[in-house]
Amino acid sequence: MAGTQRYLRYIVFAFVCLVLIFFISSSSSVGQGSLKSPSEILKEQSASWRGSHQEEAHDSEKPAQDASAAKGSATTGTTLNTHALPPATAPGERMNATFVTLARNGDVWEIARSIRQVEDRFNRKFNYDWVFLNDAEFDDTFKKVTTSLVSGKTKYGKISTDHWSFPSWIDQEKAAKVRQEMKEKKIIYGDSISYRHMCRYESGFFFRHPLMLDYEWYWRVEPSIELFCDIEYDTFKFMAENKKKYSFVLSLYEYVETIPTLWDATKSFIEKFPQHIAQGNSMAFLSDDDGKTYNHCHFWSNFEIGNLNWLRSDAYLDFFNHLDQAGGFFYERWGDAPVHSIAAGLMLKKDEIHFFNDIAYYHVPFTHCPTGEKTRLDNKCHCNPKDNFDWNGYSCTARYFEINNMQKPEGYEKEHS
Ligand SMILES: Nc1nc2c(ncn2[C@@H]2O[C@H](COP(=O)(O)OP(=O)(O)OP(=O)(O)O)[C@@H](O)[C@H]2O)c(=O)[nH]1
Ligand SMILES: [Mg+2]
Repeated sequence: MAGTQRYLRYIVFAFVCLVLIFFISSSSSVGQGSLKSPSEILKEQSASWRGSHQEEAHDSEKPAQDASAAKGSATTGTTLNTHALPPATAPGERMNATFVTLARNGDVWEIARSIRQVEDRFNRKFNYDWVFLNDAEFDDTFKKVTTSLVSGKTKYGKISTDHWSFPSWIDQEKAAKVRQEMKEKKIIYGDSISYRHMCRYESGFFFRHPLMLDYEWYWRVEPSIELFCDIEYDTFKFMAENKKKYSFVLSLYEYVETIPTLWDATKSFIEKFPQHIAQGNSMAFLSDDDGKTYNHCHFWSNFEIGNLNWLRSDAYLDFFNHLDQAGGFFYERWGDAPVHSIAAGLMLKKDEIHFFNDIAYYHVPFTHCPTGEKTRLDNKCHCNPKDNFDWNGYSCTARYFEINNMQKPEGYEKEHS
């Protein structure tokens, strides 16, 4: 009896199992019918995309009325803007000005980043031209990419060999020895020939390139810079209206090893050309002992907005030629930053040099973030005020304010680091 009961239990259990198997298999077959494999989904999506794309193409052949009617229906149920929006392009006349960049073909993506920032924050409203200069021919990629990003006209110039080579009077052996010594001392770019040509070119030639002769004002832009605030006004017009000739956003002390005799050459220039030294100049920015020695303060020239006619003046050219004859671009490693700064400091009146507190800027490794919360908020700045270099002990900007008897921007004490 017990054996029969056990058999019965087995039969009932087997029946239940069969029923369960039936339900499971029938429900999964329903699932198979509605679930799609990834490749099927992709196929369907691409078919539907093709369909709508073809419709769009078809639509574009329809009369304009239909297109606007379709547009109207797309906005139905949403709220249209009824407030006045700022004009896409700033109204008014433009100055005779251009951006200028010295670059190699290999810098294309780094300069693309810079251009995008300059355009977004400033130039899309003003559409100024952009001149690109190179010691080699620019390739098609460089031209294509940069032209697509610049809202003004783009121009591409090759630098002539005599502006990018050793002058005849340079002793090649002496120059090579210096490069070797600087390499051993691990001085940045100390052994580089091209860096020296670059510094000499930026010091004495870029403003004389045939493409630059069409312009009076320039704004220098280097690869991989950042702008952190909107610039709503025409900076070139500001310079002109306020009789400014040179401007900066960051200042600091130069690496002494690169310019041991630059001040000696400057002093002999002052002796030889006293007529070029301006009354009311910024000597106190450059020297703590009325010109006996250089304190190494300079404006950081990777950002510059300036007047090209000043750089093309006899005064500036006499200064450049005097330095070039001394040979320090090759026997040392004179940078264009101290060269421009000493020239501006001695040959311009104090108030012809402008500090743009409101142009927030980064070039590795320093940031100028405007002092004063109001300025930062008004101009939609996205820099961290803590990164501002201006009131750091290695900056010369406080000195600039002091020698000009200018009040430091509001909030300076709070942001003093
Ligand atoms: N055509 C060309 N441009 C150069 C050459 N060397 C530097 N430049 C450009 O000259 C400018 C200054 O060079 P950088 O390499 O940025 O020099 P730097 O700012 O002192 O140093 P970084 O910290 O490297 O930026 C940049 O716009 C460079 O693209 C070169 O050999 N040929
Ligand atoms: Mg640079």
